[in-house]
Amino acid sequence: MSNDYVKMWKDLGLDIDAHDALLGVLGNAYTDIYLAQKNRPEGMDYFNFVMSEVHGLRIKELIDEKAQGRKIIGSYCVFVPEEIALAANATLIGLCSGADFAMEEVEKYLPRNTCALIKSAMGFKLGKVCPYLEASDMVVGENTCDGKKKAYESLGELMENLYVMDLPQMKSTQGRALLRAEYERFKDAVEALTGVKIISESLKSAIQTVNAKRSALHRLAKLRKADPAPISGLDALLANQVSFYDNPARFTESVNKICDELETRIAEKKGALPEKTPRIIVSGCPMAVPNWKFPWIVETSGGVIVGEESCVGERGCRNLTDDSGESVEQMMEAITDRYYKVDCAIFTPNQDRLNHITEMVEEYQADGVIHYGLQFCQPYLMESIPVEKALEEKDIPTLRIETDYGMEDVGQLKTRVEAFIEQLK
Ligand code: BJ8
Repeated sequence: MSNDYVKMWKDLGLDIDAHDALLGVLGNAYTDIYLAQKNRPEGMDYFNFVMSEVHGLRIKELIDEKAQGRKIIGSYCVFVPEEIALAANATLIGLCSGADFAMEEVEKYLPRNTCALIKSAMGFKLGKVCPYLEASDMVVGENTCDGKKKAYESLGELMENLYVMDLPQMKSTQGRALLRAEYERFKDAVEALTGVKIISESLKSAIQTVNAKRSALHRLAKLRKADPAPISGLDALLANQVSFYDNPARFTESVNKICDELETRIAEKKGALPEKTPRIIVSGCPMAVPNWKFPWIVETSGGVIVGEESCVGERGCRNLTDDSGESVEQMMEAITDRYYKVDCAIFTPNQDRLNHITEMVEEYQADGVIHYGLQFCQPYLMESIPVEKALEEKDIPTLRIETDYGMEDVGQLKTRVEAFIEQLK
């Protein structure tokens, strides 16, 4: 580890010992889960490199950007439009929240029965271990589930730069109007932060950059329809996770390169896992870095994940933004239309999500669906029941699981997943 990095982390105010411990756990998990896989596409070397430098080179790039006057905006939700940040010459970074940290401290702020994702966000702040969070000039929280909404009140006490975005709960005329107004308010806040006025040229170019990134992810997703699947669910998840903090243009190029390789693999019938391996769609709560526990369980229990109905997956990236508008106003409308389609479980009713899951089963020729719910996540756990019913009506085998970031339940989960996969054969 270079001394320059240590200095950089110190300058950001990280707790170096705690941060070393986190990097140690992350490195071991990556070796045991990712590098242990067989038949990986060669293009995954790029992501191995990105992960080995996740708190190093990428942070240095952000610090260099800051030195040149660019602002960094951190976000916890896919409702925060990257297009607006880019158009104002800022960089948007997804804040991951995929590991338990400083739990004793966290429970001084949040009740024990809070979902792991929210506790993790709080733990990364309290434990001073996340360089992305500390490098952010603005952190955007959003009013989605009650847990996040209330947790941002506590998080706001720990940082001065928290910006809270309100979001609708219903897909109605009023709901869309709220989203549109909130995006306008966000645009004003970003312009005030950066001192850069968003103009039609910059907004169009930002939309095109983000569309290109999402199109590359669509291309990757489509290639997973093949049997044998040319890439594991773990590797595809990693690409989705990295999309939240990598440089968008470089990310797009790297994913497209992997896709070229996957096309050759498909032509040669070369798979990450053997042909006729039971194919699973995982649906539910987002999996942020380094939350790889569940896909690892599935893919070491005889299954292959061929799609994620998740914000770190298709729910988050499936729609593009219409870039044909000429004025800022027209493009802000297009951005609102695009994000308004995200079918997060915080919406009521949320029939679109049920439809999307069944469509994904057909599209990816999946044999079954596993609904992944984080313990204490009311929106997704509640919605897992109608999801199961909708799938049962179509005779699609479904398993509902509820877990957290701990490893205590791995044995029990593995037994259930193995039995489910056995039934799919
Ligand atoms: S658009 S899914 S990224 S809110 S797991 S914190 S819901 S209690 S993460 Fe999400 Fe935006 Fe929706 Fe997507 Fe609450 Fe559930 Fe925890 Fe969750």
